[in-house]
Amino acid sequence: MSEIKLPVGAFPPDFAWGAATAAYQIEGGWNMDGKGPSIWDTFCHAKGKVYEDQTGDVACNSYQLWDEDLKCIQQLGLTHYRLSFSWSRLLPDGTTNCVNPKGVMYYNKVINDLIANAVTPMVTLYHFDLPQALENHGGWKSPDIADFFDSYARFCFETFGDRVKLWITVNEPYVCAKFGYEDGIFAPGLKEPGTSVYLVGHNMLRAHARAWHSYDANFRHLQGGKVSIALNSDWAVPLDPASPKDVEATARYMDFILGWFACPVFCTGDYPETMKSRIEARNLELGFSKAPRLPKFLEDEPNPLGTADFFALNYYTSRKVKDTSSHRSELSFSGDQAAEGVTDQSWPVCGVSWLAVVPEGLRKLLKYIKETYNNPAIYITENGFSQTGPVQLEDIDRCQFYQDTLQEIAKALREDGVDVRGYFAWSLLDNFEWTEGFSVRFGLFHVDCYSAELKRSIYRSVGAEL
Ligand code: PNW
Repeated sequence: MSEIKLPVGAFPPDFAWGAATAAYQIEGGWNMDGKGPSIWDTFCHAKGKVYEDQTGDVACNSYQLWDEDLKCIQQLGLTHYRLSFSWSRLLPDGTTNCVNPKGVMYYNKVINDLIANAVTPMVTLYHFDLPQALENHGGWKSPDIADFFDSYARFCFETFGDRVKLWITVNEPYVCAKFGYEDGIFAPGLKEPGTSVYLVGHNMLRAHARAWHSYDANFRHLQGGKVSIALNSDWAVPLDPASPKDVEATARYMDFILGWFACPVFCTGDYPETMKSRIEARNLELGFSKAPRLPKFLEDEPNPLGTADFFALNYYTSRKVKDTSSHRSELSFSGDQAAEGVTDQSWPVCGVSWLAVVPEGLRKLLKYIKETYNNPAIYITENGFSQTGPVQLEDIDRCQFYQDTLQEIAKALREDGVDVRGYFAWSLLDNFEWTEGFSVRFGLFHVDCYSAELKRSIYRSVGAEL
């Protein structure tokens, strides 16, 4: 097998075929041309946080090698490309008091080149890299962040919105909040179990809602674009389908990952009942009586309900879920969730241990979203397959993965009637995979991040003649 074959006729002619990247993972140029530092610069420079103390200081050097990335995009014949803006490249201290013209020039060139090549850009405003200056002000834990984010978003809509029509405000609030503030494995590296995670998630929803409303009121009638928030979710099934406790735990598992953000935005304007009742019950159980852990949405600011023009889904893997409500545990997110996800022995694992390969889980998740969240138009904004160990350009197993995944999406479209509008492979390039550094490779193109040239080489799964 040499390359992915699309199921013929299965996809509508205007289906979006894209690949995705994120600024910190590919750009490098961490302090070039006036860019301010972000929390990921600080986190990686601190040592002991990332595989072999690697950093995104240079990464794929897309800041200087954008022309090479463009060639990759052209070679694949993509119709769409999803990138993220580095907030502190545009606004070095995070505020609109000071704009970095070189940053604006860089993204203008990227956007203009894409459009000149008939590639539609989708831009993420925030993909994990908060300006350090705003972190020093309290970061995502400070209520002020919604104001800062809204100003940044308006600046971007004003500056680039004549050409960018697809916007993502925040990428994966779950991952940002859980890994950054509960587990401490992502920047800013805080371990404050059971508390900050909900505050940060809440402020991300507030920030998102403000930005969507700004777009809706001031830009939509002029620019005609769409704005959403990218939510990651596993697909979950009960470990023992005959156990009512596991069945209940599975619903809870989904609510604590996806419902946490999707329910406020697509369903009720508030958190899922499962989350509210579990957290309340745990407060009583543990005698926790300080400020409410799960904040409330206030009447005097925009509510998140209805603040997404499409559903942006990042899907990687599936889990079998068992109930853990009888386990004793300290105050923590997982104690609240009381559901543990395990992988099935029969699922192959690709590269990283968390990534069990379950393409059929995507079809089921798409159907679940259709049924739970009001049949939204869905873009799959990330999905991919990683490789570890020796570089294999002949990536037969990744090819099979994409083949199987596209079959499942085709079935979701045709048999389940899910309104899927597009698919973005994670990622265009092998890149800086956060705490795993360059040891985990998700690219459609290989980039040797240890060499000075940083040459891009196509993997076989996407059509290389080796
Ligand atoms: C996503 N997990 O993050 C991100 O949006 C990308 O930046 C990242 O490179 C990609 O997935 C691959 O990891 C995730 O451990 C990181 O469950 C980790 C997890 C999920 C998503």
